[in-house]
Amino acid sequence: MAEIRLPRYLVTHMYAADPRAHVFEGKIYVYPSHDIDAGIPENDDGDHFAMVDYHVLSLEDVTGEVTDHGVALRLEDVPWAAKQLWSNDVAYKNGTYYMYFPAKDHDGVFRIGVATSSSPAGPFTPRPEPMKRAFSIDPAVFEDDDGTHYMYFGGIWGGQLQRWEKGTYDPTVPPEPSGDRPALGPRVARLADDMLELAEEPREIQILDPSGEPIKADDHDRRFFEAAWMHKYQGTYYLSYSTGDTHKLVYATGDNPYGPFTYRGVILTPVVGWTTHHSIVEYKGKWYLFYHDSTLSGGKTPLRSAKVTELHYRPDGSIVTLDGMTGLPLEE
Ligand code: FUB
Repeated sequence: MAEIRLPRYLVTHMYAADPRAHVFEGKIYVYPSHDIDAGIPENDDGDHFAMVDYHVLSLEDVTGEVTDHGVALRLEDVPWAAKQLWSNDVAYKNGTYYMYFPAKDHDGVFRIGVATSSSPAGPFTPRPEPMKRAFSIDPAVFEDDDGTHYMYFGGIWGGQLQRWEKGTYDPTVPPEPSGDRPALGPRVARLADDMLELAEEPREIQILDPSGEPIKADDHDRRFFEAAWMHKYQGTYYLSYSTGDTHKLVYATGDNPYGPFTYRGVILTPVVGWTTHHSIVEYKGKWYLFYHDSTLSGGKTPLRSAKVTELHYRPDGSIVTLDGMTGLPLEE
């Protein structure tokens, strides 16, 4: 068999996007969206991302064999959900694995639900109702060193975050603000002890430019769009996210899980395909970026494939930018 080098695709027998990776039970588990061709025309609401189930992947080595554990959760088994199983994430506490996933409810509103399993590979059993204080898309759960779990979430445009600005859902709000006002930030909240609800009202995260001013709504090269992810490196909190219509993965750093975070730079330049989405994880002493592109489908936006490549830090903690086309550093 040919030697596998990074970057590499994780699987090619199905389309797997939005890869959220964690180390559980000594292996890397990856929780992707399962992309399908639903035949729905593309629009800014993302209706063409019409996924109906999740698979779980695992690997013992980043260049080794990838196991597809099969279907872990089906849309039809979630009573409150009507369509669009978008990016999920999984956390572990006290013998149980908790999958957090968004879907549109029967009124077309994105909610976030929880499903549980005794195994990181699933299958996961969904709770009958969505979480009470969570909304929008792209949940990502971060466990801090003291065992506290925080959920980051939100995405603008089709992810509907802008519709929650006043605390309740308002479908008349435009896809995002514009001009010199601060851009919308992702939300963060501590998870309750039982991991099934948020323990507090979600807070909007402030992302500042290096001069201390909030990143502005018109700054599409740096403003938050979707796909928030939190990791900690050498005691610093790294918030990374997609810039959406400028197609970059970027990051900002702070000294606590709530922020504010200061913009630091680009992690990954645009990939083939409209969306970009990722996770960052340390495994066996190295750091990896899990991400996706649409190369294998010939550039079709809703048919993406998950990949992994190595991530490098400079001595000052900044991240070396990777080229979205090659998955390799842009500098030596
Ligand atoms: O997979 C559907 C959506 O596309 C995700 O929730 C977004 O982050 C984008 O990757």
